[in-house]
Amino acid sequence: EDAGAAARFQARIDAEERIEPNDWMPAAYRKTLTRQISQHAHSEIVGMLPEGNWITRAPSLRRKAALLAKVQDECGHGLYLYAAAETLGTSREEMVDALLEGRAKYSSIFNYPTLTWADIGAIGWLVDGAAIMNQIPLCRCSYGPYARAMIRVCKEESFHQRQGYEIMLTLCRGTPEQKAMAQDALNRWWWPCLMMFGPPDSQSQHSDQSTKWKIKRFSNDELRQKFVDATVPQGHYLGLTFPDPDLRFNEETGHWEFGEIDWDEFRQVLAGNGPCNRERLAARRKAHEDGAWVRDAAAAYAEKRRARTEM
Ligand code: FAQ
Repeated sequence: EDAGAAARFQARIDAEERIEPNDWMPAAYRKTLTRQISQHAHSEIVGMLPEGNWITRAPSLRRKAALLAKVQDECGHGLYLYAAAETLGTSREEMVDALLEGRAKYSSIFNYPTLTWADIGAIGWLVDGAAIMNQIPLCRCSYGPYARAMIRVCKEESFHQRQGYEIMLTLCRGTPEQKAMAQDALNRWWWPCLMMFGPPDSQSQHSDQSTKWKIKRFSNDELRQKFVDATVPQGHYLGLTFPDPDLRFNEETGHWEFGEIDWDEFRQVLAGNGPCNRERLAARRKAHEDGAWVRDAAAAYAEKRRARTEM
């Protein structure tokens, strides 16, 4: 690639211009975006599993309808993210194969189990809350198709976050057993949610380049801190405590300081050894195999139509 083209590309980024699919772009920009967008898509698709586990056991018709809608939204997010990634030149089949063969990552958070109904509240409140914090800046990402997809995704995530917080609020105002269930869910989801933002800045291999290319607008640690600052008062409003003895408000900085994250646990989950990694991939593989006849039928129909129009 010639240096002139790379310099012109960077000048467009610096001028806040959007990069579109047919524009020239450095191979590394294409590669890192394909990586991030496809992993984001995989996260949405695998992310349906923990909550899908509770659709048949939702405590009321109203809760069931809301949860069904949320899980369907996640499927939709996954599909338009795959479409956004495809504009960079990799087919959806290749991306899905990479997931099923364990070559592509998806968010660490979806490798934890949903043990009680309160986990559905905690996921909406915390996981979707973290997702919004990370995705709002992505609405201004330099790559047009990704930025535009994020606008609609964020609107839907905001509904998800509210439905989760409302479940937590209902449980916390309920019986002592219900409140204990909400507390237990917070205890189990809190630390994994902080890991969603990725490794500390000092160890984030893609951050520097992604920041120069305006794919990332805030660092992993900055977004993690924003999330903690926004979420801790919400937890206190619920009357819950956070499972972190080091959590304290710093009057001078105006930030909530928190304890050391267990990065060893994070590495283990990324390496495939989290509590549900194997179960999640097995479920996706089975769904893919069970859906083979649908893909075959669609391909056969397309072929028939093509043959007919050529006659
Ligand atoms: N889990 O150099 P960095 C949702 C990997 S929200 C697994 O800092 P980068 C909504 C990273 O990929 C969740 N892997 O990387 C929902 C890289 O590995 P690689 C999805 C992680 O890209 C809610 C390596 O570590 N959201 O689904 C994680 O600059 C409820 C080094 O890291 C997105 O994907 C992790 N937590 O920053 C659905 C948002 N963190 O690729 C259902 C878009 C890091 O070299 C229910 N993505 N890694 O093999 C991003 O903003 C970025 O990719 C980061 C990571 C911030 C996640």
